[in-house]
Amino acid sequence: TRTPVSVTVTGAAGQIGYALLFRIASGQLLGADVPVKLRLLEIPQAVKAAEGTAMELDDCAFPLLSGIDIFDDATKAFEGANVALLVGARPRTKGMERGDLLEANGGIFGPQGKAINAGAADDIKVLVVGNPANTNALIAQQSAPDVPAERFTAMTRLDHNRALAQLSKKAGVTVSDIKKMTIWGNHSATQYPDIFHAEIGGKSAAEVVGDQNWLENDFIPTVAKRGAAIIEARGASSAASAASAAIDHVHTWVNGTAEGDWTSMAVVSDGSYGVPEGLISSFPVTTENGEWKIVQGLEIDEFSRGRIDATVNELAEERDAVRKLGLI
Ligand code: NAX
Repeated sequence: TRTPVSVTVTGAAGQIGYALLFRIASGQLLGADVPVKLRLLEIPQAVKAAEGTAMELDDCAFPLLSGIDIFDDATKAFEGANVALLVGARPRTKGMERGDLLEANGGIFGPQGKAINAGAADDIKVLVVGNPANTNALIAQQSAPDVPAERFTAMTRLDHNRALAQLSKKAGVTVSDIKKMTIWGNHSATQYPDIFHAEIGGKSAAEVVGDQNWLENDFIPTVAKRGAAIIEARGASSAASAASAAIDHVHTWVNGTAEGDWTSMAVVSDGSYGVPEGLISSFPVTTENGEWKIVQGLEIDEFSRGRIDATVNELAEERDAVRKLGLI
């Protein structure tokens, strides 16, 4: 039998955690033949709730789940971790300025990056879900100098999936008919969902749709503001869809993208498409053998250029702000 893969999940008692853990334990994160060990990290006040979730995980009798450990100490939680899902974060509360938010999250993602540096397994793969996800990932990555930078990623797969859903409705096709969707930049309202390189049945999606007005005034804002629309409708933020996207992100990273398709991941920029080196920005990527590569050589027209620059500028500002705060 295979050695179990250790998966650390932070914010395990939160609402995304509740939607995520059962899917990991059932084999959907890594594969139906891969046993997993869960290592849950919570703040002390939420450890009891995490224990409750662990009781329910026990009660599912998942054949692939070979153990659950719960921690309120990051160093212990990341010990031996092969995969780390950083979900827990400090949300923005009333009256909080952006600087306060970045600083509070620096206090979480700096120490977690150090803990990953100190004790995670050599093959560690990190996905940051907690917002502001790209910059939290940058802080964790910068706090882990011994871990290759490419192991730190942030989640834009939910935005990617939202874009697939909106485009499929507009074009009257199924999501599986659509290939090569791209989310560029920051997981924020400035993100750019790009359908100029997407394909429907092998044809350009932008041409199939042929509606620039819909693209600019409906599609892009609907995808970018979907999180707020969910809160408005549900009275709570996206949880199951966020968990599903986290599963997709890691599954694709580990198992590879399909021939003729790619995905969206926020990864450390190598300068591709004019995105400053070192920023953790969303790109079209292919994956193979557990490694990602930014898709090269795409033509970027003037419209896309402006959108990419705007979202990347926001990331650069966030980076400068956390630098000023001494967090990186
Ligand atoms: P919840 O508030 O339900 O849960 C967060 C959990 O994290 C809580 O149980 C809290 O105790 C825990 N936590 C806080 N600080 C911690 C620390 N230092 N170590 C370990 N655990 C800690 O939030 P939830 O709805 O689960 O969302 C979690 C994060 O995902 C938020 O930051 C949210 O903004 C972000 N999202 C990111 C998305 C993305 O696409 N990248 C989409 C969904 C979601 O909005």
